[in-house]
Amino acid sequence: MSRVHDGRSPLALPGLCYLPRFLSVAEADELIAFFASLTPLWEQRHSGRDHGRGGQRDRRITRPVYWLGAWQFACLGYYAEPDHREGRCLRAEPFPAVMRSTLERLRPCLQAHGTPNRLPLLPNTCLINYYGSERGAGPPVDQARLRMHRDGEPGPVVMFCVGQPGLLEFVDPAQVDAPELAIWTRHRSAVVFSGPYFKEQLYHRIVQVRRGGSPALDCRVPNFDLRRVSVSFRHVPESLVTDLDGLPSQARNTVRAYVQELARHSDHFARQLALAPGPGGEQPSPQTP
Ligand SMILES: O=C(O)CCC(=O)C(=O)O
Repeated sequence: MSRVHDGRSPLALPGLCYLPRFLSVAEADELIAFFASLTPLWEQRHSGRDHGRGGQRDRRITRPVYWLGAWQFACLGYYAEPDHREGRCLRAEPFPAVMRSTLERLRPCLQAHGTPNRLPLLPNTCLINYYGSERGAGPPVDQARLRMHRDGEPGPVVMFCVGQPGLLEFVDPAQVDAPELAIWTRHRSAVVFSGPYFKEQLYHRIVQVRRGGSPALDCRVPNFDLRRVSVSFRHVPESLVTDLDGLPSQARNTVRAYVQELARHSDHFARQLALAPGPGGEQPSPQTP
């Protein structure tokens, strides 16, 4: 491995900056409370039927997640089929104020990274990743990792994290055992990266999350000991974000059980469900004013 940055000091490379202590203590505390208030889902990924990748069928993603802005369902394959993004992206809850203000403070950094034409500077969706260990009958199973991937949305990638340090690696897919760069992303840090090298040529992954008790993190996933949460912000064109009643019926039925689960804890998703046709296409009953 060429470089492992310990995450204590800033790092500025062409196309990447790492900002330790970017979130204030108050912002981090507010985010920790917000993350604890959500009920993340452990989604199944896209079955891959359209691509004949039967091996991926019914495989669970590595960690529980929650989306804001737009829910880009793994099971609908938003990124598996980059040429067909319509009808796969469900309108989700807005960012809380603390996220909007932290993103605002990144404006100058995002300006320096440059944004593709006609794209707003600040992203409009985000993926919240919950990293920890699962408790079951046997010894706890450490699920705190994220497989190698690239984020397909246009524009810079912005990430914040809270909790225990996570080892973020940037790898060339032809040399996965020799990361080009590794950073211990620490509590309250932010990372921004963009451009042909970090965003397009290299993939990134989380290979390890340290253990430790402070700060204490909590979440509503049963039998799960949480130790790190990261948020990665993205741009999705508004024209691709649809309400549940606007999804094609097959996609709507694929995600229905997830939306029902979300609706148990979220007024937003309860409304989406109430306004959408039922599994057999039956129209929703008229709403009382
Ligand atoms: O947890 C992290 O720091 C990385 C998250 C990430 O790569 C993603 O959400 O796409």
